[in-house]
Amino acid sequence: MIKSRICDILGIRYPIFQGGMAWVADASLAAAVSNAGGLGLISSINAGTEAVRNEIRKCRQMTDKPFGVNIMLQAPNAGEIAKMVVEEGVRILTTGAGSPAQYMDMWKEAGVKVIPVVASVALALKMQAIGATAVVAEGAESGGHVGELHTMSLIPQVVDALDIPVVAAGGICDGRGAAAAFIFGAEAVQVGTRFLAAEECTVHQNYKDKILKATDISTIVTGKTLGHPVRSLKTPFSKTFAKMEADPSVKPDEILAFGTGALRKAVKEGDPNGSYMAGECAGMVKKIEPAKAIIEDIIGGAERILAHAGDLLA
Ligand code: TUI
Repeated sequence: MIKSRICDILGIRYPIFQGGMAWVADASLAAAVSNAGGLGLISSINAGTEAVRNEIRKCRQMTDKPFGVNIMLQAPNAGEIAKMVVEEGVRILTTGAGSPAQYMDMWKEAGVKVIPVVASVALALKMQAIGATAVVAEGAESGGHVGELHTMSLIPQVVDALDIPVVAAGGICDGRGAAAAFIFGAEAVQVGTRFLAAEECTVHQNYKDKILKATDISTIVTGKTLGHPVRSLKTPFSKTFAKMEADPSVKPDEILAFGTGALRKAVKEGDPNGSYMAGECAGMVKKIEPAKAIIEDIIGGAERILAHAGDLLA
C-alpha cells in the first residue's frame, strides 16, 4: 500500500484526487470516485451557484465518504461560491486559476481544508504561509487552464520548497505516471483526463469518443495572447481560435466572444464547435470503465512498479 499523509488528513483510502473539471465534475463522477476510495471533487463551474449547491447535496446522498469542491477563482461567481460551500458544510476545497488568499480566513474559521492548485513554487509557498492543508502542483500537460512549467520539473521543485503535502497533477493517467509522481516526492496524484472516460462521467458521448480517438499529438494550447492559456483537443473550434489569435486584425474581444460557452457546448451537447478540454495523456485513454477500475488500475499499477523499482539496479 502506498503510504501518504494525504490519506490520513482527508480520510481517504487511496492517494488519488479526481480533477475538478469545469462543467464535467458533477455529483455522479465525484461520488463514484469517493465511493471507490479516492477524493471526488465537484466543479464550481456549472449552471450557476445554486446548481453547484444542488450537486453538493446530491453527492451527499450518493456517498458517505469525503468529497470536495473545486472553485475556479476567475469565475464571476467565485465569491458567491466561496460562501455557499461554507453554508453547505463542505469540508475539503481545491481552488484553481488564481490565488484564494482573500477567502482563506473565512474557510479556515469554518474548519475547511483548503488545497489550492498552483503552477509555481512562489504561489505554493504563499499558500503554505496562509494555512493551506496541501497544494496540488499542476503541470502544463494538464487539460484546461495551464501554467508554464511541466510536471517533471514543477513537482520536485514544489516538493523541495514545502513542508505540507504536494499532490501532483498534469499528465498522470496510469500507474507509471503515478509511480513517477511518488518518486518525485508527491503524496497523492490528481487525474482529470482519464476520468472523462469513466462510466459515471456524464459528459456527452461525443466527448468520450473524441478522448478515445485521441493520439499523443491531439491537444493544442490556445489563449496565450489573452492571458489564459487553455489546453484542449485539436478540433475545428480550437484551430479557428488559434488562427484568430495569430491574426493581428482580429481583436481580443472578438476572440473571447468566439470562445464563450464553448466548453459547456462540448460537455452538454457534444457540439463539434465546442471546446473539448483535455490533457496531453488523452492518447493513453483507451476504454470506458467504472471510476473504481480506473483508480485500482492507477494505484495498483503504481504499487507494482514501486515494489519492483529495485529490479532496475544491477
Ligand atoms: O484551473 C485549472 N484548470 C481549468 S479552470 C477551467 S475553466 C475555464 N473555462 C473556460 C475557459 C478557460 C477556463 C478549465 N481548466 N487548473 C488549475 C490551475 N491553476 N492550473 C494553473 C493554475 C494557476 C495558474 C496561475 C493557479 C494560479 C496561478 O497564478 C495565480 C497568481 O495570482 O499568481
